[in-house]
Amino acid sequence: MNQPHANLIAGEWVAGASVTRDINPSDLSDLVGEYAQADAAQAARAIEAARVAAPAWATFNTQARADLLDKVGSEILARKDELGALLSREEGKTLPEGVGEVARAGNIFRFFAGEVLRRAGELLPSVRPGIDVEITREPVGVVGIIAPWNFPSAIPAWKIAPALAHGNCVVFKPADLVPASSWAIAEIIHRAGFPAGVFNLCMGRGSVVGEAILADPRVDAVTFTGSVETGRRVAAKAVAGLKKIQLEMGGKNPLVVLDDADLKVAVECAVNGAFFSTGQRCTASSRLIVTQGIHEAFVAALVERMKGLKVGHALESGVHIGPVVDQSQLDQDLSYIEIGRAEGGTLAFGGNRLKRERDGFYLEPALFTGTSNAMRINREEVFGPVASVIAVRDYDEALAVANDTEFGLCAGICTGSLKHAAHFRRHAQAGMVMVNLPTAGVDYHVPFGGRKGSSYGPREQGRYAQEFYTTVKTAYVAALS
Ligand code: UN1
Repeated sequence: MNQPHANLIAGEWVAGASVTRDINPSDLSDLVGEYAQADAAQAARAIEAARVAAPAWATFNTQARADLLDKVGSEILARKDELGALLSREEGKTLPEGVGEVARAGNIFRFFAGEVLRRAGELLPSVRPGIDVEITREPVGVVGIIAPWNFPSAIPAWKIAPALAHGNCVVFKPADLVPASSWAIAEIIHRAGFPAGVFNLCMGRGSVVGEAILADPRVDAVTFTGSVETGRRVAAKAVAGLKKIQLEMGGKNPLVVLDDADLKVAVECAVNGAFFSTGQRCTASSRLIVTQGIHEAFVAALVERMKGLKVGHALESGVHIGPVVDQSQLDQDLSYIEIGRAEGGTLAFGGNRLKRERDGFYLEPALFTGTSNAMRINREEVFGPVASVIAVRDYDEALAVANDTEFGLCAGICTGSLKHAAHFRRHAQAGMVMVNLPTAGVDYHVPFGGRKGSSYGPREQGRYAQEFYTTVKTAYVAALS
């Protein structure tokens, strides 16, 4: 298709006010496609379309609603290889990671097809005689979805599917860098046969479409995943309009490695958590907190393992780490590597810009040792394949260092000790805890989210998603005698 891919507004494909070019970060000469960019007027039309469709969708037959979501999920799953390749081509994660992510997106739609039928209420006796109290959940209304570039398929799915399942209409703004995967999902939703206006795709700039969603009183709720800085702006604007909000932002996730850890398991957790998906995950393990008895062996084994990691074109087989997503993210990664050096960290491995056959944003994964938790590389989110080792005396110091951060998304521990694992699970100040597992890579049917500066508002995913996507009604009913 040579035509720029259009936006979906009120059930119609609408050309943008301008277009953006989606470039393959593994090969800058490869144009993935051209995609519409809405202006403010088009964004307002998308919001209006959602508003108009909202009353009928809120009371739409549940079986039909579940069937529609199931149809979307099943098609995504059936096309996971093709859509996974598209995802890897536009975002740069490896093909197995891309296909895995698309499968996750498909499963999310199918999970929420089931959730349509599981929306239960409560019936209680009143404190007054002859009265029943009934608690039910209703849709919030129009939900604005602002998605990040690092999970072009799964994050849109885990926002769109619960929104629709719980009876809301959607205005979806994908990330500028990765419109192709979002457009593909929108096209599948469109063909599935949802009523016009229930789901609207509004590709465009944050400063135009994002702002329109945040400023418009016809939008009832906004869900956002992205940086802390943008999240704070989103929150301020959305709250000014009394919108319900849900924010998923950064992480500086610790992976604690204790003396009694299985060394192989610990190294695999570190490599996966810190460097896979090019480290571009808010769940990435960027602080490896290692007790003194295993420190030397762990660093030596990790560096050995890193030597065997192949960085290359995302679609090439055998590649472990694809390119960084774009020039500005690459600049940010390289600048943090400089900052780490200047702060006195030892670059134990990597950190070099790499040349490959095709011109792309290739970066060797980087490991710092000899760092302290006070350094900027251990306090600020890098969002790249950069991790640092912080040596500590014992478990108590490891836990204190793990919690000494403004973030609180995920915390991991590698240990053979039941006592330490149980204590860590209880005392890690994070929304998610991993024991002998990488901090990144989560299931699709259980709550996702963090504490402190990482998240704001109700959890995403699983049954808990209903807290954000529904509003509670308490009805008092008197029996007539
Ligand atoms: C995962 O680690 O499986 O933006 C998911 C992110 C997160 C998703 C991580 N919201 O990286």
